[in-house]
Amino acid sequence: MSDSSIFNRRKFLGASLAGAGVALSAKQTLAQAKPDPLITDVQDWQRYLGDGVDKRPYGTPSKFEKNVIRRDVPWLTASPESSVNFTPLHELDGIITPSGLCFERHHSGIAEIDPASHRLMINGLVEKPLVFTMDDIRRMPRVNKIYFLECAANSGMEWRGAQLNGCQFTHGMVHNVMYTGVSLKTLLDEAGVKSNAKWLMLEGADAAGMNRSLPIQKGLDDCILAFAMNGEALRSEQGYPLRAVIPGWEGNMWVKWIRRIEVGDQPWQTREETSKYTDLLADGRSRKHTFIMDAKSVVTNPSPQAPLKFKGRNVLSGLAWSGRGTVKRVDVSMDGGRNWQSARLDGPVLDKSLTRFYVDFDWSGQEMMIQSRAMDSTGYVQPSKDELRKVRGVNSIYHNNGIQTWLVRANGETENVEIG
Ligand SMILES: Nc1nc2c(c(=O)[nH]1)N[C@H]1C(S)=C(S)[C@@H](COP(=O)(O)O)O[C@H]1N2
Ligand SMILES: [Mo]
Repeated sequence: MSDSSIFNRRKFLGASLAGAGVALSAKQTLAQAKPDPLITDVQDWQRYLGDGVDKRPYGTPSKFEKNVIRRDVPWLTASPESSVNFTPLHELDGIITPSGLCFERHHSGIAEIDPASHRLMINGLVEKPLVFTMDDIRRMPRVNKIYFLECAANSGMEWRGAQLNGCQFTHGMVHNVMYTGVSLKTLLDEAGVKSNAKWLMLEGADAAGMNRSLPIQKGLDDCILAFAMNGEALRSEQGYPLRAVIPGWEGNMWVKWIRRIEVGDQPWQTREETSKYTDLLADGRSRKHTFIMDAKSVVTNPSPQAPLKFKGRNVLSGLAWSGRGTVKRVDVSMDGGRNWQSARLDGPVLDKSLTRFYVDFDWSGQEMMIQSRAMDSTGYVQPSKDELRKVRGVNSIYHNNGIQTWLVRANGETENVEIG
């Protein structure tokens, strides 16, 4: 850079700062400037040279972001191999979940698979049974799509009343990433599905050999076998080297470490669709094949792990999603559902993806009961928890998409409550 360009840049900065100063004093929205050592004193980070380019080959977040971590609920499951940890939704913004913060759910631990040793087989009612290597799959036409994955058990601990104190725990079994892979239809077409085929069985290569039946229409519609998330290879815990992406449907069907697809004419009645992932109703009958995740939303800030710190200007923020399409509208109440206002959706509003919403508000320190209610592109409106219980009883674990209530106290502390 020549001297003259540095000089010009300084002049330009000076001019724009002066401009900003005028704008601020005219608006008078921020605190009046007063002497502050963070402005008047030279700080260490300005006095000394910083570290050189990162010596670690793979970067990590700032050391000041140590709280931004997945967390588990130790009493929830008997062993860490068949367990879950939760996405820190209250620490995130926008719609993409960073790969290292995506919740994990495994039935028999994380399979560590060398992609060179991974195979995908397609068999059953097909013209040509096939076995693919990862190299084969990477030579097929690719697609890129952003989708949410929600475990059917998300909010499952809340059926009998408010229990866990934090949206990380009540709603953190959801993540939203961009997948790269091959559409399942491309692979099935290669094998040639027979005309009497109605169902697919997806099977994982983990110690659980986790498997689920999938209606073939869905398989041919929008499902993907993904090898990448957020631009890089899948993480081991998310199914490296290959996982099923079943947009809008319960997370359990998104078989990780996928090794086999069998084509058949009826469902297989696997453990995961009979004794698990069915919903026991009050009269003793069970709902089965409840694949789709209905519209849902949650206010992530404020929330129990992210209390309100300031009176006056505040940003309420949250997430909404629907397995049936896009989020059309999100309403927010600050008084336990008496009055509602429409939140501002910001960022991409995509099919079967998390959608970010905001309400910019002034807080005078009054107690609040904060709720959010999503409406999707089919016109479906997220129900209250009581409306849901009327239909489903309280035996359920799965598919709790009821409206969440946070009580914000006068000191800003926030708690998981239910309005009776
Ligand atoms: N092979 C295999 N696939 C699996 C599972 C598993 O244990 N084994 N768990 C399922 C469940 S219950 C959920 S909710 C999602 C979780 O995906 P994630 O770990 O990427 O969040 O993966 C599904 N796919
Ligand atoms: Mo799940």
